[in-house]
Amino acid sequence: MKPEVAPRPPEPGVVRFYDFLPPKETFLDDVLAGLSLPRKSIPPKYFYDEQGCRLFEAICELPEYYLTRTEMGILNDCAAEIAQFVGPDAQLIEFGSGAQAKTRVLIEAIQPPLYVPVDIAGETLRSSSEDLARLFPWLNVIGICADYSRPLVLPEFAGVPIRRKVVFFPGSTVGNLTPAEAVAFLKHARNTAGSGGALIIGVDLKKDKGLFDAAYDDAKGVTAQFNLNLLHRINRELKGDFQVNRFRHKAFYDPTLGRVEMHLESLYSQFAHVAGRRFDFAPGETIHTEISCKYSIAEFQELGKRAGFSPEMIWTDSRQLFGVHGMVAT
Ligand code: AVJ
Repeated sequence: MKPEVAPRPPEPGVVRFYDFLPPKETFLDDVLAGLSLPRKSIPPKYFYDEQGCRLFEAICELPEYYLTRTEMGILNDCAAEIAQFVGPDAQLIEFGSGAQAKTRVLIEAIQPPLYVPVDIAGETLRSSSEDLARLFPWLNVIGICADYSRPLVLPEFAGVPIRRKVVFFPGSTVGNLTPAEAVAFLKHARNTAGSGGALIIGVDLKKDKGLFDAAYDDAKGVTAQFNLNLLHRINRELKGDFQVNRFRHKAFYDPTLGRVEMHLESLYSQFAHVAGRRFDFAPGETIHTEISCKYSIAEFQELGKRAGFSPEMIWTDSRQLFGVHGMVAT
């Protein structure tokens, strides 16, 4: 996707938007294709409708879900070092901007003249960008509503002096990809950053199974709601008739694969329709909805190298739960 003009940024503090959102048919196609597989699956990016974004924010507040809190602590504690790594006059590009607590810390530390959040969730992107523009009146904010998992050529913005581009990809969202997909994604991030550009990426570290199982199957059942919301969303947007209470949330860490898996498990023999097509479920059969891969520091640095990055910095917490990598595009 290539916008035809190189637009000037808006006045500082004013938010401008570009919408490259894939049409609704893409959601339908992906759901129909995924439910037709011998092992049914639906890509996790479809969790994030408005309700899904709200539920994910609630997950981030849960005592069991240590990821957000820990990464936030690392960014706070290491803000000065991160700013030094980035240097002045950076264009900050964020993939999956969501809620912006982490972004605030980073913007305050590195003071970039231009901030370009890219997110598939349009409403959330709009409101969080407006909040940021209000909070930092000197900041140019240009929101890009797009699916950043597909190669996307960002517009160049004339009029703002930029020394380097920095891609920020927090939250261990890269874990949603298999290691091979992660390398392809990192190559795409590398192209977005350009030679000499940088990547700051948050990655959940390998650890005891117990912590993972709790983090992805919390006592209050918020993660269960988040997972099941996908069926509600299909019902709402794709003329589905899933009986959502006849499915249950299932999540576990597989130490061999080094990843958490989330599934929606059919409790009974049943069927459901999506856009007029019928899908059958055996009792115990699942729809695989998410993987969340976990990496040691060295493992993730290796992926970075394969994608054309030189791993230079690693910031972590005292319990070694989570890592934030600083890499430079070679
Ligand atoms: C946003 C993809 C990083 O995998 O931990 C949270 C999503 N899924 N609880 C993760 C999620 C279940 C989250 N990511």
